[in-house]
Amino acid sequence: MAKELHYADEASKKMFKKAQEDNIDTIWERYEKMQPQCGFGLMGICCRICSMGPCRIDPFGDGPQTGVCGANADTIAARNLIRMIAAGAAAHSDHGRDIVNTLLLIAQDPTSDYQLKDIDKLKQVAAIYNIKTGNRENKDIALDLAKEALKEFGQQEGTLVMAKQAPPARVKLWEELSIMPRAIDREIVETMHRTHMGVDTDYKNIIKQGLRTAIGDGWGGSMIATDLSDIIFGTPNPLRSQANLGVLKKDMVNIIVHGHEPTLSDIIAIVSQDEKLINKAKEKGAKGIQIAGICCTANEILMRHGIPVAGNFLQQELALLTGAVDVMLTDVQCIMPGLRSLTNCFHTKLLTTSPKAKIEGVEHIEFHEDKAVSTATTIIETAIENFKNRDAKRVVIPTDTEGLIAGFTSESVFTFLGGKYRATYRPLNDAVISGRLRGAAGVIGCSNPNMEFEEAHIKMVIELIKNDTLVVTTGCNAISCAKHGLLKPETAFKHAGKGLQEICRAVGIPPVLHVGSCVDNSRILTILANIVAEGGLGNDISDLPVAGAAPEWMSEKAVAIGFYFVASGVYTMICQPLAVMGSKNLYDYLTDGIEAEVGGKWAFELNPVKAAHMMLDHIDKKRKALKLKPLVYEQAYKPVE
Ligand code: NFS
Ligand code: SF4
Repeated sequence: MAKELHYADEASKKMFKKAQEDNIDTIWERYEKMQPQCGFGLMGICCRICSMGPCRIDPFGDGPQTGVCGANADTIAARNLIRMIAAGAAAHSDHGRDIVNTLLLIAQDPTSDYQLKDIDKLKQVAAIYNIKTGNRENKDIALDLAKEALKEFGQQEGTLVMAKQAPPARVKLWEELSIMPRAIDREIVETMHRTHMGVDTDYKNIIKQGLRTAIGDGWGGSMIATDLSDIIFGTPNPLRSQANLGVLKKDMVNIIVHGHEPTLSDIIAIVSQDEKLINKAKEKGAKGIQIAGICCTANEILMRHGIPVAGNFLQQELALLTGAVDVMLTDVQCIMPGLRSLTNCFHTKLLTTSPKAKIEGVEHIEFHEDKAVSTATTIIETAIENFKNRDAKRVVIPTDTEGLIAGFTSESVFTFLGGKYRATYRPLNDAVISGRLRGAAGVIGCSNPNMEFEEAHIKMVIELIKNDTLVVTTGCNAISCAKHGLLKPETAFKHAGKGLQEICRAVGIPPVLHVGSCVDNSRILTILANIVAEGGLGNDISDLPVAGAAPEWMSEKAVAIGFYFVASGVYTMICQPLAVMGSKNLYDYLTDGIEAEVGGKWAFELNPVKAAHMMLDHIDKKRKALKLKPLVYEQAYKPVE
């Protein structure tokens, strides 16, 4: 049996213990049974791209140093890595495409269940594409915008329009390096082509295509997903809510939405408030309907509706173990097939909804945007109907929840920092210039059973804010921060350094800002571009005293994100290394050489506090290069050995 969870939130510890008592396997046991994992895979030096293989390179130099075709460790590791970028970029961007198609639906179908919720943002984004707004009908603008945005995926000429939102110096650099993406899908296709047997062999050239694919994700597919979601579902504003398994209710019909795309979860959030459905739930003996989210779709409806978060990636099974979930519905991404066996132990109905993501043996209620409300109603009715099958004796809901503030965006930080009447990033830039703020860091990403659950997330974030670094967070890190109280200004202020405290109190923001889902990492890119545009901190993102991290990463999406931050000029830290350790050349290039080309680079460090200090060192290096004043409260900083 697996170990205990030492560092996770209390609810997770309790449910994990319960799983062990009931002899139910979860991800942690499956991970343990998988040990020892294949060293060749971990080091990135196994290749099964063609059927002359599989081939593996001997990392100790005694055995084969090339595959059957002659490919060496550098080629093999680089190819494997950029295939991960392609998959991650595809996941974000295909989500983005679905959002564009929803916008198209709104523009073309007057009876659509979706509406345009943020007209200002519609006009702002239309302006990026040179679409005339003036007195035109909103739906006409939306139609043009949807068509232009769709072109970004498949156009055969030109380069991504959205990517020109990056600072001009960055765009120029990308053009000079020939890594300005031409079209989102095209870069993914070319990555697949170049990594086919016997095509691109030069590891640096392979990585170059990886960078271009990743930029197409961050400054393309993901940014389109974020901006168009704001137009359709509303741009978030800071709001209060709750996180952790305690948000599930004993006397309510509990529905968990799990996955990523707001098209489904947003409509569920709205339809669940329908009086008729609530009355139906009451007729069945429940007090009402409780919606809660898992993974990034949780972040989407948290930010826009204040719907509480049940948990993050590693809690999806723990949520079912409460025995109180009547329906868990999934769309796409980060959904563990292991959920299926858990539903055999409880009354919970697992429902898949996307034609792209079925689980064999699991009921499928297909969701299509043009029948959104009716499908959502069916799903909610299914949950109401299933409430009676709940076995009260087996229900164990941990009471733990934590308060939080979420819903910051590049626009709302902007308004907050500038005060009500003067929307500007000036106070933020000035705080950095004057040395009250050391800099800023984005801490994001998954959790992974290969690390102590949440330890790295929490220790890293605390260490950064302690050292006067403002933290922005997304994805599962944001949910970890929430559960550990770090999105509650009162708690976060206790950990924050003096300078950070002064700035946050002056402008009325907490020290850790929840800016959304993983797709919303594009909001961090926009914030960085805005800081550059505000002036006084250099000409490019690579000049800024900032760093990024995904301490407990696991998914291919995280690899794509890391690469688009590196390509944007950001020092990017992860704890467990990328699968490149079997290629010294590739490792050296990604953690060092690449910086001379794009200004950003990768760093790997297992100790999260040490990792935070490496990020702080980088921030200080940038402060020095900008000749900024010394920090006002220098004593906060304690370097690790
Ligand atoms: Ni991001 Fe969101 Fe979580 Fe990781 Fe998965 S839910 S898109 S990939 S696990 S942070
Ligand atoms: Fe082996 Fe080369 Fe085929 Fe990869 S591409 S499996 S290294 S022969």
